[in-house]
Amino acid sequence: MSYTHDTIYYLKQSSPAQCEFYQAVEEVLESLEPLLEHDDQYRKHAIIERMVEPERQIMFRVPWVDDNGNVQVNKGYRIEFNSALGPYKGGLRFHPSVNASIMKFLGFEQIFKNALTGLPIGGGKGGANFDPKGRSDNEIMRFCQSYMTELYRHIGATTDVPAGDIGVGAREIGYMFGQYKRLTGRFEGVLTGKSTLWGGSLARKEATGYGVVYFAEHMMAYQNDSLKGKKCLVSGAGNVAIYAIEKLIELDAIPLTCSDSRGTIYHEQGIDLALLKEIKQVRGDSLETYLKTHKDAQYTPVNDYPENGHAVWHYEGDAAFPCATQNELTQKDAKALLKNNVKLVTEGANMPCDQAAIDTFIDAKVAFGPGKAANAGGVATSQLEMSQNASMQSWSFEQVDKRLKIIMENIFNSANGTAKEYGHEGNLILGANIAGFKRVAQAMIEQGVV
Ligand code: NDP
Ligand code: 2IT
Repeated sequence: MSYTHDTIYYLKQSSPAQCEFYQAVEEVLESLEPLLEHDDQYRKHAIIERMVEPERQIMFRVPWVDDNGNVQVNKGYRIEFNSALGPYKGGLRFHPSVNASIMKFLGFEQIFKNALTGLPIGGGKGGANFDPKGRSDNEIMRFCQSYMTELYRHIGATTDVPAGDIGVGAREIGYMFGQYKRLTGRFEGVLTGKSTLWGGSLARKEATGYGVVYFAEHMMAYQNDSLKGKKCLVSGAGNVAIYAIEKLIELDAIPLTCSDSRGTIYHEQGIDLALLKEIKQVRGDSLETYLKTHKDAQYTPVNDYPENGHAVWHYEGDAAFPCATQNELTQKDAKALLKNNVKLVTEGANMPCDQAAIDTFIDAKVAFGPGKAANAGGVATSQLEMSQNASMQSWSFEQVDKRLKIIMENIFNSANGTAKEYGHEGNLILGANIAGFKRVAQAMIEQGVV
């Protein structure tokens, strides 16, 4: 039996009912087989066995009072997965679907993503099964304060530094930072994605989406092509999607779609970015309202796609950028994209393509950029925020963006070069997984059995 099979079998016994976590582990371990076959040191040091077990998992009650005076209770998490390369680093997700499996898959991915950036950050993730939709600003504040009232004792600028993810943006980071400061009396870089008024880095907000597009541009350049003039299908309408769309427009590509949990917008003229920002960042409205301004756009509600496909992937486009959530792009969608001659798929979200979709792309030799490489610009810029906080400096937008570009280029070269070295040229999944793994594994070996 293979290493992958044995590990997944063990995890199913020791951590039952965590399918997203098994999915993430399986994908990584399968890529590592060419390495593990020829290198005994990882087995000797039980690196895989140690890596799949979080160093620490914190789960806690988050009680709070809603605007009607009712007591609400949510489940809070912080998974401190691996600190071989530095303090735990990774976002917080507030979404009703959050559970231990999703937290662990995200934390596991984060270990390799952070290693690929070349920066000194370990992997972690956290969040709560809290649904921010329809909640007042005061409710959000009370929730964030209650969440931090437990979390503060586990985090710190040199131990564990959370940031945003789905449902957590600058507002939530602000409320959590305020509570951390109140409880500890310390003003320090304990969270990233802060307001630029009080310690946040310029370009952090844009970094994930911009980084995804910088990465895709390297993938195109490797094929002697570019994104210029390319029709792009983007899913999501949140932080990652919006700034991916912004950078695509800057590079003269044509983003045709965006989507939220209720439906998809297709606009042949190209997405109206100012309107999208107005709808999502200012009004917090449904994408359907896009049609009030642009009658020529199309809106497809999610329920109009009952056969388990996702409207966004069934339009014609040269490049696809899934930027919403895990497993949002299935094999059915992958086949539709291939039929429409898609040339490139770059993941902005974490694990948005399921395994069957990935296999379909790889078999068809479509250039595929895995999330843990392509969306690493966000966490990399978070580390730049940590550097600025630690040295009490603040860098210009241009300085940060310049560093982000270099980091994305290095990540592409590292994943691409490693794939070539192991005889799988073009397979950036294998390249990214092996390159990230080697860095973490080496650090673990050097630090002994801990
Ligand atoms: P946001 O909360 O800003 O936006 C998420 C978007 O995805 C929203 O448009 C949301 O729609 C949509 N969405 C969420 N869940 C679903 C679902 N189940 N079905 C359909 N649509 C859904 O989050 P981000 O943009 O920050 O995150 C998007 C992805 O990128 C996530 O996978 C995240 O882990 C990943 N990521 C984020 C980074 C960051 O820096 N923010 C860094 C690296 C990766 P609606 O508004 O209707 O809920
Ligand atoms: O998935 C991710 O990389 C993030 N949500 C960003 C994490 C961070 O620490 O900036």
